[in-house]
Amino acid sequence: IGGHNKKDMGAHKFWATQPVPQLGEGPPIDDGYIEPSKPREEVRQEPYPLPKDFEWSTLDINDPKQNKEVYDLLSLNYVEDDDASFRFQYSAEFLQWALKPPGYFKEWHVGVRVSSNKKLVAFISGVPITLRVRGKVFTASEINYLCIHKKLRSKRLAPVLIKEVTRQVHLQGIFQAIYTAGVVIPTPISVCRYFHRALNIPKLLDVEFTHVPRNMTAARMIRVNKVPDTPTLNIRPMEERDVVPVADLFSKYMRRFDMVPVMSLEDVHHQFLSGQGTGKIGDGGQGRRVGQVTWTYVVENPDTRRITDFFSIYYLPSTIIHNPDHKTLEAGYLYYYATDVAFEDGADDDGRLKNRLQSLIGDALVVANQAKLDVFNALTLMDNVSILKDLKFGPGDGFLNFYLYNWRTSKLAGLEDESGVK
Ligand code: NHW
Repeated sequence: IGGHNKKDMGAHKFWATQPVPQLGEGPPIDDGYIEPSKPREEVRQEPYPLPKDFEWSTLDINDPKQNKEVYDLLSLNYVEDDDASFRFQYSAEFLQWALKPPGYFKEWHVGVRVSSNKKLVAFISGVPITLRVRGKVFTASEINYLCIHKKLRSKRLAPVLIKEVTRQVHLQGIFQAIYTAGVVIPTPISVCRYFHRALNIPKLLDVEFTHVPRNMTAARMIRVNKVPDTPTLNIRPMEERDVVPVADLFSKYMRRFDMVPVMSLEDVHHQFLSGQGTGKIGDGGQGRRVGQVTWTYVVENPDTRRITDFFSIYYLPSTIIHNPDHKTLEAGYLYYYATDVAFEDGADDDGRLKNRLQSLIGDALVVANQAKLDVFNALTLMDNVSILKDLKFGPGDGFLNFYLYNWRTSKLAGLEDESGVK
């Protein structure tokens, strides 16, 4: 999912004015900012002007009514795949979780309303994040959920939203940002491909998410993709007492990668533990609680009681745009994971790490399948490429480009070409 537009190398009237590396620029000599930070009093104090009939509105996500307004806007107008068959359907609970990490600023939840009737017609958000890019650690904002009502497209409203959220971020003394998009704009630092593991084959065929390949039958496809009933490792849901060991595993494992979030204990609690829903099992599927956004499992060594691994999944359904029988594609996404096998000498080279990850992510598939998800998705990042094929993920047609605002760094390891195979 996410439009892929790699030929779009034309003029970028807006992006040409922004502190981002321009397309075709050579690699930088040093990592660092493009434009220096400003003292608060030098930051523009007034909101940017909007076209007449529209007004700015800070969204209070704690207010269920405003939370629902953002949900409604996104569920009808947010990202679709290239064929306009599926559209992300972030739940209200997901938005609560994503928009309110520790230390969030409500001013970074920026909306645009029609002045006359107050209808919400556009949105952009930021949340604070600490990033490590190669050797440097800095505070940034993570920008997401940029959305303009379908009837207001191509009127150059997006640049106004981006400038206004930038101003709000600057007012908090933060001058860098990270964001991702399906589209190519100046200038990606990395690109990943979406891969999909089919779980509910009959439904995926019905809604044309996937097709029966030549020299296959639907029945054989179902057999080949059967997920084991029981996990291979000693997994159990993460609990409060696991926050410290999970934070420790996470930060050590992330040393393997060049661009990662740096998480405090509070961040780990929020990202991995706070999204588990109410405890009540919903009627949407036996394995899913009401309001559940994430699943995090840990592996506990039965002898030492140490936490040796964890994985987490987030739940992000998509609306099936035109299908008489099915309204929603139930999708889980592989989120962060770690294993202490990676810290053993030679494990990376002799296949021990790959084997362990195959068991660990294989168990994530068991959890996703028991939660009655239709498909399990992963990007070609972290160590995912090493296990995608063996776990029967197939390449999708969506790509995700990664961007930094006001930060120079050379291209990060990612796809060398777009086949998803390095
Ligand atoms: S990516 C998802 C974006 N949302 C969607 O795709 C939803 C469906 N589409 C829409 O709602 C995840 C509209 O098509 C949108 C564009 C709103 C996308 N990122 O108003 P105009 C994120 O949310 C540029 C950045 O006429 P429109 C990340 C485009 O290149 N720029 O277009 C968001 C052109 O500029 P150019 C994008 O179709 C990160 C200009 O907008 C973009 O009516 C934001 C055209 O504007 C995109 N996804 O509305 C940046 N899509 O220079 C954060 C289009 O090429 C930067 N454009 O002429 C950091 C800020 C914080 C800094 C803090 C220090």
